[in-house]
Amino acid sequence: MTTLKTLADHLAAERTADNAVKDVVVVIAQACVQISRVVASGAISGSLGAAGQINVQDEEQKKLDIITNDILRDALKACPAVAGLASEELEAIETTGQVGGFLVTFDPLDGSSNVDVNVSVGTIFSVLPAPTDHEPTEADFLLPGRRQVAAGYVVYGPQTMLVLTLAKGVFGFTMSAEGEWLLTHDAVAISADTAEFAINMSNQRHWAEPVRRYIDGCLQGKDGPRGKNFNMRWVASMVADVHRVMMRGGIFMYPWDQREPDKPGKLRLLYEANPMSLIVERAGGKATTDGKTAILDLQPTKLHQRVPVVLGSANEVDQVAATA
Ligand code: AHM
Ligand code: MG
Repeated sequence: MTTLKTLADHLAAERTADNAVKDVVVVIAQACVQISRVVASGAISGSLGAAGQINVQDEEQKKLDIITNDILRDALKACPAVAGLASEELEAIETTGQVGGFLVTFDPLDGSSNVDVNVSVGTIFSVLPAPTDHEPTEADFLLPGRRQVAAGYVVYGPQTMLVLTLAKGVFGFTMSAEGEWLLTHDAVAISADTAEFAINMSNQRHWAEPVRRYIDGCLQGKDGPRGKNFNMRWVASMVADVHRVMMRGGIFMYPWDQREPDKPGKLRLLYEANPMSLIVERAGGKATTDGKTAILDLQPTKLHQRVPVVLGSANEVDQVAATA
């Protein structure tokens, strides 16, 4: 068997990124090893089920949402390169007393509605520069996604994988039985074309007209305007659905819908859309709100802001724009 490079070796050879950013990434990667253990132990450790409280997103928290949030929060607070953090599960930002360094935003357990039924879930994170002259405030977190200095996700599936981008390129690491991250996917690239889409079809009646038209074209297959048959997949964990797009192409959509017209989408800009968009763009894909507007160019206005998401294979994202 050939020897695979460890995450530490990979980071040491990555000359374009700041060493302090690498420290933050290592801390997150180690915390995710711990998260993978607690997720995998499921009912044995009594960690499945609802926590009996509602979070800032107005969603019922799972016990594991809280446990995984605490693991990441504690690890980041002990990291000298981190000045502040924000989590999908916490109402407000938290600071560490440091000035300068980095801010981290994260969704500790994405797709947590899947955890009790033993379907893949994940962690998503984003690293941003911290202000250099004061302790961070909420306003300091509201940076466009292009300012991210690192982004990644971990998918807890049949294999536990970390997919990471620092200054350039996207790399995939698989967790070994010993809890070590080994480079298994070098320079991940998303194919430009695809015949696979991921969307929650049960929301069809709520979608805006362009999205309906686009999906309708896919559903007509060979006999329709696209002239080819499409396949559909929906795991309902963004991490798992985007990971599939990273590995074999595809388009992932959580578009605006009219169920709650005041909510611009379901997914959160700072914890989900921005980090995933950086990873997708770095792998040659496109990440937009509607087929056209790049998510990474949005100026965030609120910590828990939601956005519509249309991302994946570049030519397919262009098709959504062309259907509008
Ligand atoms: P979560 O962060 O509370 O788990 O919610 C986000 C999830 C995404 O992972 C997934 O894409 C979507 O919500 C699933 O939505 P739906 O319940 O409509 O299938
Ligand atoms: Mg999520």
